[in-house]
Amino acid sequence: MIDLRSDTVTKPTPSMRRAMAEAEVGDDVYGEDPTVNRLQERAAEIFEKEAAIFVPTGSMGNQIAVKLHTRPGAEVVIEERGHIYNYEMAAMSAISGALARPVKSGDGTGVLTWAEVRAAVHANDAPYYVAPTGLVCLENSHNLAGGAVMTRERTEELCDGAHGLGLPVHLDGARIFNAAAALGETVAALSRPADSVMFCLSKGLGAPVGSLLLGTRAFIDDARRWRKLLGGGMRQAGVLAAAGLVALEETPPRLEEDHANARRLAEGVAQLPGVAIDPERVQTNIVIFDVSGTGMAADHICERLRREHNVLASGFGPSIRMVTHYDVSRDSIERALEGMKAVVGGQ
Ligand code: TLP
Repeated sequence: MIDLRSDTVTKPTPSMRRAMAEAEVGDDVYGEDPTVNRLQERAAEIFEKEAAIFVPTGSMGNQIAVKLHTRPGAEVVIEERGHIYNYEMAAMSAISGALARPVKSGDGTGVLTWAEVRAAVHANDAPYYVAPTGLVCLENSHNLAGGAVMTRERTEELCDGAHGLGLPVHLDGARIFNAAAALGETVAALSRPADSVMFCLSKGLGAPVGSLLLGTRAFIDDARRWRKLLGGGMRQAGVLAAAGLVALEETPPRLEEDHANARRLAEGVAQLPGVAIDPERVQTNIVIFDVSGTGMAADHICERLRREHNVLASGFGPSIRMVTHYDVSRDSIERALEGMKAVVGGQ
């Protein structure tokens, strides 16, 4: 099977498995797992933030951040396709009592401008019956916007604007290493102006489990209490952190390969009748294309790809998403393209 459903499907590499087998461990609820501590310190160092906390999932990291930055009844301004709003089980309302204020990106890229965010913020002089804005959430790279990247300059503009109005900013950087590779920036530069950032070890970086939430030391101390409350206090989690440490060092230098494969995939599907995608806009490892013009439902195409061509992809409404990662080679990409050609009837 060529599994393009997500970059979450990667299996740990031999060096990750070795590190997991040999990991020194302790009880992390007591703060005594040396490997978890090392991972947190290393992440804080790479991101140039005061502190970091290891959490089981990206969703938990994001939702702890929303909880800590807001009060019940607050609004959270977020791009309308943002993961925190669309794919985290309405957790911001369930856990934080917060309401999303989704904003459409005018140019369709998924990357908001400060003017667009500003127009959605309820400032202090709004009538008393309007909910106050409590937080701005950003996402880099932007998953449902086809892995679109937000430049350092745009991140600074958005954060400066928000801070000017007294609003904190949380950055969902599940795939920030992909964004950094595409932009030729460091992850530290892309997250510096944000008050908190979450990144995943289990997406493009290829570790089996885990994410980190970063911010000031006081913020991370509070995050530790919320992680426990949400059931995320793990014990000998060093076996997982060990794979994360390997992923942090080994994977970033090879992400460009995934991006080149994604671009090749996009160029290939763009040739097919009824498929709509601008390959120029594929900047990282996510390829999303609209298949309405084929007269076939996206789910139907995915089902045929699976049954007839051993290719796994995800249907999202009228679109199909394919994600490249280290377990798919250039040859697999060519074979996936052959499958797509056969199913949608191209040459
Ligand atoms: N994304 C998953 C699915 O939930 C869609 C995927 O396959 O891409 N932020 C972003 C930007 C994400 O893409 C994801 C996962 C998360 C947060 C949540 O991470 P997990 O799955 O670890 O909770």
